Amino acid sequence: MKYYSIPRVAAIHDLSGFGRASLTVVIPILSSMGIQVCPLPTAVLSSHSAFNGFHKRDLTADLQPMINHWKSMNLGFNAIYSGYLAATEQVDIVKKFISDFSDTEQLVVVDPVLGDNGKLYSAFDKKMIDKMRELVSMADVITPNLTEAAFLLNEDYSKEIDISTIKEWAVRLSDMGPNKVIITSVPDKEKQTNTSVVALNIDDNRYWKVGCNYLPANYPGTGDAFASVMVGALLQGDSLPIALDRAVQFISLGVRATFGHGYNPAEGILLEKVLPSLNAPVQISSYQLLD
Ligand code: PXL
Repeated sequence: MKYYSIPRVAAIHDLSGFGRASLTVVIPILSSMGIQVCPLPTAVLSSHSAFNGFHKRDLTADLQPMINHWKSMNLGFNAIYSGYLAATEQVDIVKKFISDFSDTEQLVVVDPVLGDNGKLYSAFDKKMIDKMRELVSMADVITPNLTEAAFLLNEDYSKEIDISTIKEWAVRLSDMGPNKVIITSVPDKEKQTNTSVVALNIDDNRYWKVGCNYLPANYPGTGDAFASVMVGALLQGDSLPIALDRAVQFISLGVRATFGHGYNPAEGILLEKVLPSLNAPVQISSYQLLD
């Protein structure tokens, strides 16, 4: 990996003005972790798409000219990190960006943003799922939630899924290309608000699990926050299970800081209250090695 005094990430996500998702989450988290974020915005929206009546400007036509400028400046990145893409045509642009800017030591993280709770986000259709598979094949690390994992594998989404099936899904996702597969929002059959994150590292063929005791509320943008902490932690040199622990603990803290206020969950977790915790060393670790 090239040495920069501050590690540098190209962040390919949308900018949603209200609601704490995508770049408004990615930038503060990575900046707090001492990492420079260089955004390549895929779209500008007045709010994320869970609010009614949002206005959106798709930036597909602007992406390549922006990338060309970065190329002319000979920029390099320690990581390329993609999330919400605004149009299927953007996938080919991002694929080319990865191959043009990649060096062997670089981390490529693809958060295959497609949907949640068994449903596709309103802007997407089957074509986006097909294109997202192509992008996943170029990644080192992917962070699908259970819904996205099901779409990528053309499987049915079920909250009744068992751990051996999740492990099998992780293997099939890694067969597409990535050597670290991290599946979030894996339900706990016993308790609805408990979920876990299950990860497979192909390099040593080990599976990890971190349980999360979330409160009964759904906050948009938590997937973006989770993946961003993962990117930051891996760039800081954390092992996969410690990075998972840090990301889960950060989201849990954010959910707890927010839940007591009883405000509209669509506004996202009160990130501003918990950002400083990213600078604290890991105090308790709860990861489990699965057999
Ligand atoms: O958090 C994922 C996300 C990102 N960007 C936009 C979204 C969503 C989820 O709803 O609407 C615009």
